[in-house]
Amino acid sequence: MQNSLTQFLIEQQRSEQLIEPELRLLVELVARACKRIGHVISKGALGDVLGSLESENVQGEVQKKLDVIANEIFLEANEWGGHLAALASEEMETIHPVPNRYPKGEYLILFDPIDGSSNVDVNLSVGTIFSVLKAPDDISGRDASEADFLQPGNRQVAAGYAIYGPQTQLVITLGRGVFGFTLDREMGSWRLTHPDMRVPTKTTEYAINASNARHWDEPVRQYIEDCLAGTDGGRESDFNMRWTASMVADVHRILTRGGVFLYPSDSRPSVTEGKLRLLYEANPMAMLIEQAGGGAITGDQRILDVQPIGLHQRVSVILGSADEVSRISKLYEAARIDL
Ligand code: P6P
Repeated sequence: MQNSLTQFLIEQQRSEQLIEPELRLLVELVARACKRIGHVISKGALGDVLGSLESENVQGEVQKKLDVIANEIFLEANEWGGHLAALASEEMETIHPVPNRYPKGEYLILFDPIDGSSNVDVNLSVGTIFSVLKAPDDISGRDASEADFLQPGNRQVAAGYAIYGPQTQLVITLGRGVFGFTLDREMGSWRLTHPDMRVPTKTTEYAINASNARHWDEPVRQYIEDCLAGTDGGRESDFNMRWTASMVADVHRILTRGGVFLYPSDSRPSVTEGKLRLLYEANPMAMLIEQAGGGAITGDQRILDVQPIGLHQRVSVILGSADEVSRISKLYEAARIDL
């Protein structure tokens, strides 16, 4: 039988000295929260968890019932452990310091409780994304602040997602490779089913919302035009397209069989910086993709090198198979030279 998540983490702690006991606890509690979130999602209309609320989140997006439910589950499952100083979420405007009734620790966690939540109402895959940072050394003597979270993605100590699809899977990195676990619903345990996930360097599959084509910058327009032309143009093969409107599902497909995902900034006023959020969507996914041998850029730079200036800032995202990300990077470079 495949190793359990607990066995995997203990081995990582013992053999690799890779993770502190507190980080092992953190991942275990995140995994437990994701199991609970997946269970609530699976009830659908039977559990009165579908549909929207009257409220909007800090992004100005209508909140789904599940966004709020999953956010509460994640907070409750993680805040008591004594390993965290504070949490931050797509669904909360400001950071959530660990309540004084609990001990505080040296880690910070950022999360998107339900990524792609509009898919839940139509029974398509969604996920939970998380990113883990170390708090500054002086955190024990003070309350955490938003500034403590504004660290570039290259400072993440762990990242991952749960995907709630035909299977419920948990994909994590602790800084040395990417590992996928499948939830054994009968035993209630996560089993290591995808050790050492790698993104194939080459691909013939791209993921982009093509309805935005008229807004794209020239490098993206050129890249997609070449993919559409396939062997009738300069490409060595024809391409296929996928778009699931759930970043977790698209990234999981890319981690499993390769591909390139693009949600670039474009000329729409609301997307000039990009649509996806840097700290709890782009950074964790970029860490996973790079750890699996792929590339992750904004167009102008490596996503993990972006210095954050705000908790909910957005960023342009292009990630996946290294050869395609490199090709797109060169198109952006050529556009800069032509400026
Ligand atoms: P669009 C979901 O709302 C999300 O944040 C990502 O999961 C997904 O990749 C993207 O937005 C979909 O955006 O504009 O195609 O609906």
